[in-house]
Amino acid sequence: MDLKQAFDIATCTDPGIVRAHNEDSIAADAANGLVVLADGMGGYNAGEVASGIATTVITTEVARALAAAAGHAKEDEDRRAATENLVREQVLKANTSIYQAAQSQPQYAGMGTTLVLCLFYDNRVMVAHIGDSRVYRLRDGVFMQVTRDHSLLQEQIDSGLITREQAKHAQHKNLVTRALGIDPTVEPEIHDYDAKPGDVYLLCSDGLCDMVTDDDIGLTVQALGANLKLAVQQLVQMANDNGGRDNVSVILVRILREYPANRGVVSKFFAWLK
Ligand SMILES: [Mn+2]
Repeated sequence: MDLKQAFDIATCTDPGIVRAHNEDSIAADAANGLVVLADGMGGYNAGEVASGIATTVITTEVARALAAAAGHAKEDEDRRAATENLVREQVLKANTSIYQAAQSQPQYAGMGTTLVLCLFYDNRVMVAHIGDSRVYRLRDGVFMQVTRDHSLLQEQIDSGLITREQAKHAQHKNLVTRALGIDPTVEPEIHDYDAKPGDVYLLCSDGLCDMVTDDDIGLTVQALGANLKLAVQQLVQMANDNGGRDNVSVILVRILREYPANRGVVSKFFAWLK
């Protein structure tokens, strides 16, 4: 089955009201079940260079790696481990690309980017992230944050220094404790979840979740879930109506049907015997 038939995907990115540049980058590769979002940082246009390298390298390299792995039927546990390795390797390649560009060209010195990606495979979703770009999930009417920010603010919340309520009004909301491209290597946080038809996944940059409450994001996804294109535009509009202080990017993915991995000839044969 072509994975494209399993997903409905809509994307939107916008500079917001205040910023002159859009340093966010987004990419979607429905045929490979991959969506990627990056929020770049750095002087002049270095932020958009960093986030652009991240989304380009990852979509290109994941597609190449999946094509190379195709046809090698695996047991379920092996498939999960292999997919995690594949994701980690491509994230590290993107890290190296950004880091080397920053080292070799003075105008890009110190550039970096957040990263969040979902790779849908075998009725599951692998979520990798670095920094404070997020994934949320709507399932059976419940909207929840899937990723936990790598940010100073989240660390302060975790250690009990401030409450969630205080965090809403905190300064330095956007100080991330992990970013892609800053150091020679990086540790992406990777988790794997089951996914099922009807789920809606939302990826966003902080330009959305800083300007719009989780409740309002969730209600909008639920209300407009039948029209994802309209939903992403509406979410960006809400961020801009509330001030649009940062670039805003949103990706929505709805799972339309199951997408089991090819089990290979031998396991298909045994399934048929059962
Ligand atoms: Mn941002």
